Amino acid sequence: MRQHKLALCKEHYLEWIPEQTERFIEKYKMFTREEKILVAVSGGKDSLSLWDILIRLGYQADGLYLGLGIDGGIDYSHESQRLTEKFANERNLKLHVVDIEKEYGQSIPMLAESSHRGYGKPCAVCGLAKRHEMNRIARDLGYDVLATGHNLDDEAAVLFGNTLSWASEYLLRQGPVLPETSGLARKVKPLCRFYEREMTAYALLSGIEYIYEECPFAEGSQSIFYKETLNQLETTRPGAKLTFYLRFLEARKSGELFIEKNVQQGVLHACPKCGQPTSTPDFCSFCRMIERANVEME
Ligand code: Q46
Ligand code: ZN
Repeated sequence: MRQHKLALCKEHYLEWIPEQTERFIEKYKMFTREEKILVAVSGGKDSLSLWDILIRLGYQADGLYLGLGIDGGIDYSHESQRLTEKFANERNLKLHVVDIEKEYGQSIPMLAESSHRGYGKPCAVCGLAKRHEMNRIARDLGYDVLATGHNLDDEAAVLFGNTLSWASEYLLRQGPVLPETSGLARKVKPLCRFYEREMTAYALLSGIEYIYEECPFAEGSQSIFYKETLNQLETTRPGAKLTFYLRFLEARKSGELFIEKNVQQGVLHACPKCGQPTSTPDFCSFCRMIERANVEME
């Protein structure tokens, strides 16, 4: 690991990753051992590794798998669900499975198709649905915190995109912890300081069976382009990604960034249908999307 000037054998690497994770959990005050954690698992290396690490560290962590109904010629959703269930069964862990199509009558690709005016790409629909459902389930089932497997490459790419357009309201919300607010569960990202390749190494060395394929809709996305750009930078300047992200967190914490001073949070109210907070005048974006899709189906 050139960025840390560190080389470890398998045995020590498998100790180092959980130790570091524990350090980040404490540093950013993510959660305690008394709290109930819901880990959003997709069947990929990051989320399954996160679940594995939290259990090894003795946290109370259950899993949530969201069935998106994505096929893409590789049976993506079925395969990722199969691997997630296998992971949970082998370790005797509690996994909640929620299928979007069973819940709302339409899968993500169907929703994307029928709501082409407002939400052209499947990823916009998918992101909206995932955020809504993860929050709903965490709160309905009484979890204290929702944990996702975002790694440093994910976070640096989001930061890069938001910085390019100086999207201050998004920059203000980016960080390892998003505190609980009325109607929204606390969200944490315990892996946000690990490089993607560090998580791949962890998953492989721990023998975690995960889905190698990316979601078929990820191809050609802006976030992949940003990741590749940052990887080029990292090749010539090891540690660049980590510095970019950590310096941002420091600057934000110190209150020196303009975003802290000028951005005001919009006024939120509860969606009359689902009760989740929204800034839109009537129903929240998720409920409007479902309603519109159902009308088009009739
Ligand atoms: S799952 Fe959903 Fe991602 Fe697939 S459709 Fe796009 S957002 S790429 S993380
Ligand atoms: Zn709603």
